Amino acid sequence: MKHLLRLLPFSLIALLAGCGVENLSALDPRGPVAEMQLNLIQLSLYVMIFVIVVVFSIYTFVLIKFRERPGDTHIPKQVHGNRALEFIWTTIPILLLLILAVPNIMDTFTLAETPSMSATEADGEEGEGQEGMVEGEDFITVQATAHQFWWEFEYPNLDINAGQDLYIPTDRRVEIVLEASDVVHSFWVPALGGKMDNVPGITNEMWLEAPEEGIYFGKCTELCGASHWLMDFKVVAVDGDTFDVWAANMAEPDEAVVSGEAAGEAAVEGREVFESNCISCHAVGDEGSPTGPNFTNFGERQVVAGFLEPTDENLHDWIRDPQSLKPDNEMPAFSEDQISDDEMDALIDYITELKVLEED
Ligand code: HEC
Ligand SMILES: [Cu+2]
Repeated sequence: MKHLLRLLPFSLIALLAGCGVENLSALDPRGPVAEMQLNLIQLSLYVMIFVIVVVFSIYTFVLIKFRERPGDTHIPKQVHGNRALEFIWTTIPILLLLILAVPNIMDTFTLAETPSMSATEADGEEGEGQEGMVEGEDFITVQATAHQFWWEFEYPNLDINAGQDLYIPTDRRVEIVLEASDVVHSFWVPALGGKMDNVPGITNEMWLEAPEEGIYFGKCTELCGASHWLMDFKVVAVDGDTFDVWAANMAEPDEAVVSGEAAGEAAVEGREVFESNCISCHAVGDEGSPTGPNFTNFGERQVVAGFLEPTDENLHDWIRDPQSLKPDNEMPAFSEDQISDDEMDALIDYITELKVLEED
């Protein structure tokens, strides 16, 4: 008993670990997919609790009723086989498995049916009453490519490449095409649904919906290297109109913002530093390379590199020595010989002003 009591705080910690951080818990679903998945888990849990209660009740009853009493030496009646009992304990598990199987299979098919599949089916003759989904109107497609240790979100039909933050509209379904560039990763947004693996060479597909605006935490849930635990991302769900503005500006950002002119002299200088040091890996608009996260909306990042508050100080530390903050990541360090402290300030001025949404 003493040992059990000692375990109590630990189980409380485990229980409370899910609280506090909003929009991170699978136990607090914020969309239909997560809800469906939670319902299945709850159903399984109830069935299992029922089995445990019944088995342990019978077990305890038998243990007490048929225990050896002092002085009683007679050997009980020896039996083997009992048709009625065997029938009962075969039938009940079959029924319980059916109760689990039917909703599980139904939901598996519902979740496997991506919006673009519904769209093609409805086009064909055998629409089976499927509501035809129209790309752009009813759903959008995002290709989520996992890299060690960051996320690239491309919107193939909107001509957008975005890094780290996944912007989605609340009024449309989101089809997510999962790929990986190096090792196996896994895509999970606990409050919205998932998870599904990103496997190099294989394309997996899933869909999500976030009817409420908000920022949802995303995680890589497949051990993918030294900094796997820092491979977080954010899902930013905005209303449909805001999303359309975001998408248009991501595809064609304001020239004055890209050049730094909109933010002043320092930013223009910063743009030069960016062009000579960073553009070989980071793109702004259609200039630059997709080797690292896209920076078109860098100033609106929820977090930097998946886990750092986007403060000037953190950015400075990151650019000077990314390895000490996130071991084994693919970003090189920039010493004072390469970028002076003044140039660094200008550079940070520039990238933190890269925004595509109007400020409220
Ligand atoms: C050789 C390619 C390369 C170069 C050059 C490079 N980076 Fe990176 N950078 C990366 C990669 C890859 C990541 C993703 C690291 C991670 O999170 O695992 C990254 C991540 C970042 C991040 C965090 C990204 C985010 O979206 O949250 C910042 C900030 C950053 N780089 C700034 C810079 C700046 C400023 C320069 C130029 C001085 C630069 N990088 C040059 C490859 C590069
Ligand atoms: Cu990963």
